[in-house]
Amino acid sequence: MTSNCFPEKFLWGGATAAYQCEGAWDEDGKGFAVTDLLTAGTRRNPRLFTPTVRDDLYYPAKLGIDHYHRYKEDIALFAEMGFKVYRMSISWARIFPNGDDKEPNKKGLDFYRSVFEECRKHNIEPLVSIMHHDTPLALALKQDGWLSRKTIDAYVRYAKTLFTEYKGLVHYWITFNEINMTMNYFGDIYGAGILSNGTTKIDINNVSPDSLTEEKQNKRFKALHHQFLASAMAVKAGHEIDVSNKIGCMIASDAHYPYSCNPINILAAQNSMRKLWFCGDVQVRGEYSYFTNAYLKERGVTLELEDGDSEILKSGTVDFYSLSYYTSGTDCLDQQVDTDSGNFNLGAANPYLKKSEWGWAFDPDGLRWVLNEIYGRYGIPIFIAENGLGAVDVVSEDGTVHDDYRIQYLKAHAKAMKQAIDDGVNLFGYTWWGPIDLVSASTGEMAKRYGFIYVDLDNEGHGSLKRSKKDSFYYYKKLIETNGACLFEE
Ligand code: BGP
Repeated sequence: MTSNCFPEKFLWGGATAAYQCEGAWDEDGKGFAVTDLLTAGTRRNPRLFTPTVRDDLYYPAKLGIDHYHRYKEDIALFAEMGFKVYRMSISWARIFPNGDDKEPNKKGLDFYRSVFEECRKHNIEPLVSIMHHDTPLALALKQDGWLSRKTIDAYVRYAKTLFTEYKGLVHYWITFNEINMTMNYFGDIYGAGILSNGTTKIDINNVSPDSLTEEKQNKRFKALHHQFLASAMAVKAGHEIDVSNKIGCMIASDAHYPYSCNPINILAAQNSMRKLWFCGDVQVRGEYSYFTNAYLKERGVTLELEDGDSEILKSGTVDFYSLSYYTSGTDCLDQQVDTDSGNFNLGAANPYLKKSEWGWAFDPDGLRWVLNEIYGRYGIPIFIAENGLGAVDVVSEDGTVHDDYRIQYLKAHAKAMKQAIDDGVNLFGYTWWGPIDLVSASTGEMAKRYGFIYVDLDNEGHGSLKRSKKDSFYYYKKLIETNGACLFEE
């Protein structure tokens, strides 16, 4: 008989990223990241990237949710929910302000040491993303970010510094957040720091043909190749520095279905899924997939491997596969239908699914499906590094947020995870995206809230920053306390 509980040591927790929550963007010696210079936007009003700070614009990374100064309070709240793991990222430019400085910034190293010690005090395991969207601006300005092989060296030195400095304090690492983001046009800013592509507007719902020229696509795939090399070298170094390190990839893994059983839609959906497999195959298997040439040819891309690259990729395959999952998309080539939304999905709208206020489809079954697909392909342990619901929250007269919609989202996805585990998938942890409200990556607003903890802050940076517990806070606490069993109580 299968039990209602999750596996005994299942890692429940939450995930954040430095530039979306820390603030203190130029404090204690920190340099700028490319993503620091993204302005606030909304769903309809895209964020802008400016290579220098403009006084007439608001940059949410400047303040974040002030986690830099309030991390103790925030971690105590995570501990109250019973977190076993806290996934967070280190800001590269806090450690090496220019990305490749001779010496690391001591104050940056000390800050993260204190964060990890705080986690340990509460028996929370830190899981660290070495890079989450934030290529140092100096490297972007100097060498077009990841287009240059010099950025590989800088990253590997940065990663080795972290492995050495935090040996014994951190055991779980992710080399790059959503590495497949680099394939997209907004990956110029979030993924690779390729300024020469001229991307200055993040309009995730309207991809202009001008952003998809062969020249630009070639640069993205070259940068992605460099990130694969950097990831493999970091994995190898991480294992050498501490054999007990567990190092994973992280791939945006939203499900993709054919809109109908018309074979052309089936082939289109298969092709969409290759956005995952393209990266997973390199990072898990250590080599490019059999479909690489055809896939790249469609985009007018030629991949140039240098001598020794293939060996490097083979020498640093990951220990686990981590993913973000928010929604699903469908592919439809045989008729005109509405399009869908989501940071990675621009497919046809699925008529069977409800959508969030930001147009992201609600599809827990897609999570079960994609977990099975991934596990079937790779057979290595899986970790859900991000999943969550961005919604507008209203503070009621009683001063709290009654976010039943978030609880329903959580329940449905947790049930899907349990079904996948019962299917036989080796899933060892789950971190809800944004356990505390933070700045949205795609739109740069606070109004799109994910948290179980409410932060009093608006889109323009006004508010007391006070933290308070939403109804979902208590539900997640119960879910963790019962190790999932409460899902089946009603
Ligand atoms: C992922 C990113 C996160 C996070 C999340 C939610 O793609 O890794 O950084 O922000 O999406 O997206 P958004 O903030 O745009 O709602």
